[in-house]
Amino acid sequence: MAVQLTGWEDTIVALATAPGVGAIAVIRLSGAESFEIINSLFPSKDIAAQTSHTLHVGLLKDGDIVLDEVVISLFKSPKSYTGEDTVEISCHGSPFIQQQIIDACIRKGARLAKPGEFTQRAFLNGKMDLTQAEAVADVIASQNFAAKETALKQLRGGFSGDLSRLRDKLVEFAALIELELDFSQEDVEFADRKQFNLLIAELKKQTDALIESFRLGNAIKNGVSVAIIGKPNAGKSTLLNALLNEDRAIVSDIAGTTRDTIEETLNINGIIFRIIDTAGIREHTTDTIEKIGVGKSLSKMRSADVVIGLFDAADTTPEELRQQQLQFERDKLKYLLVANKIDRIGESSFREKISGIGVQVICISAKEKQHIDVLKETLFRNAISGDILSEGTIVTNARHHAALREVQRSLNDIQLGMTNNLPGDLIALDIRRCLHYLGEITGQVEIDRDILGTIFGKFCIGK
Ligand SMILES: Nc1nc2c(ncn2[C@@H]2O[C@H](COP(=O)(O)OP(=O)(O)OP(=O)(O)O)[C@@H](O)[C@H]2O)c(=O)[nH]1
Ligand SMILES: [Mg+2]
Repeated sequence: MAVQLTGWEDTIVALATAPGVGAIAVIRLSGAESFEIINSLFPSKDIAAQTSHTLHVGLLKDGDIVLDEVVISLFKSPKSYTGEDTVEISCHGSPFIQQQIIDACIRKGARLAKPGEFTQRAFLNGKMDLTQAEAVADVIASQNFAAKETALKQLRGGFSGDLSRLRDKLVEFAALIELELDFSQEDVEFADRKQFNLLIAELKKQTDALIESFRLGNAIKNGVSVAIIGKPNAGKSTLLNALLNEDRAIVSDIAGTTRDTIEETLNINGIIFRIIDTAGIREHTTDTIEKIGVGKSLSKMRSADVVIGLFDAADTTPEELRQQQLQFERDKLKYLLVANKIDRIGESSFREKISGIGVQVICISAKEKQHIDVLKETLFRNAISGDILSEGTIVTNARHHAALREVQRSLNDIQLGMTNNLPGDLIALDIRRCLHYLGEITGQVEIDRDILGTIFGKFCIGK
C-alpha cells in the first residue's frame, strides 16, 4: 500500500472532543511546530523547555486578547500518540472559545487536520500498524460490549500479532526458496519441503479461522438484520413486540394491518439484531398501498442476513410449508421457519402434522410469549459460528477479510504447486503474492527488502 507523505511535515490542529457545548473541550496540535505555536499563544512559560508529560495552567492569549484560561498537556516526540511533538489544550467547552483557539493556532502556522490524520501520522511514524490504526476508529464507533472488546483487542495488536507471526515464518521460506534459484545450476534444496508443507498447512488453518471469524466480526460490528416475513395475520407484528418485549407495532386481526416496514434493534448476548417487521405478503391484492408494502417486504427479505418465515401453525398445510422452504432455498436465503400460534393447536399435534416432510421448524406463540427465548437463542447461534467470548482473534474489517481471501487463494496455489512439483520460481511467485496480501493488511509491504534482508542476515552471502 502506497504511503502518502504529502503535507506530512506540517503541524495540524483539530478539536479532539465532540463539537458543541461541554464542560471542557480538548484541542490537539501535532507536528514539528506545535511548541512554537503554543509558545506564541501562551505567555506564562516556555512550553518547549518543560518536561514531557506535564500539565501547565495559564492564559491563552492572541496578542492582548485573552482567549481562555486553559490547561496545556505536553507530549514530546516520540512519546506521543502521533510520535510527533504534541500539545493538548483543555479549554472551557464553549464552541465559540474552541473556534477562537483553533483559528489562533491556524494563524500561527498550523493547518486544520484531515479526518483521521493524527492516527495516520501515528501509523506513518511506526507507533502502530494499519490494523491497529483501523481499530482506533472501531473503538470510537463501538456501540456495544462485544464491539468494544474486539476493537480494543485489535488496537492492542491481537490481530496483527497473529498475522506478523504467520508472515515472518513465510518470509523465511521465501528467502530459502529464492536462494535456491540463485544456485539453480547446482540442484540444491535449502528449503526443507516437508517443513514447508507443514508451514503452509498451518498458515492455511489460521487463515481459514480468521476468515471464518469475519462472520462473527461483521455481526458484532454491524449487527444482523432479521426480516420477519409471512402471510397477513401470521403474527409478525405480535412477534416483533414479543421479541422487543414492548408494544411497538400495531397488532390486529385485520389482514394487512402492517403497511410499511418497522425496524427495531434488539441486543441478544451482546450482538445487535435489527428486527424488521414487514407487511404481510399475499399475491392477489388490488390495494395500491398494500402492493407497495408487499414490494418493500420482498426487498427487505432479499437484503436481510436472516429471514424468519413466520406462519400460522393452525392453518398452514405441510405442502405450503415445503413450498415456502423450497422458495427460500431457491432464493439462497438464510432462513428460520417459525410456526406461530402454537397455543391454538398444540406443539405435538402440529409436529405430527408436518412429520412427513422433514422440515425443521421452531414452534412459538408470539401472543402468549412461548418459546421466544428458543427463537432468540437460535438467532444468536445462527449469527455466529464461534464463541463470542473465546480468546481467538476476530476479524471485523472488510478490507482485512478481502485480503485474507487473497492470502487463502495464494496458499492454495502454493499447495497445488508443491503437489505438482512446480519449479521454485513459480512457487516463489505465489509466496510473494501471499506475503503481499498479508503485508497489505498490516501495512508492511516492502516484501523484497524483507526477503533480501533475511537472505543476507541468515546466510551472509556477502556480495
Ligand atoms: N392465538 C394466537 N393469536 C396470535 C398469536 N400471534 C398473533 N396472534 C393474533 O393474530 C392476529 C394478527 O396478528 P398480527 O401480529 O397483527 O399479524 P401480522 O402478521 O403482523 O399481520 P399483518 O400486519 O396484517 O401482515 C392478531 O389478532 C393477533 O392477536 C399467537 O401466538 N397466538
Ligand atoms: Mg403486522
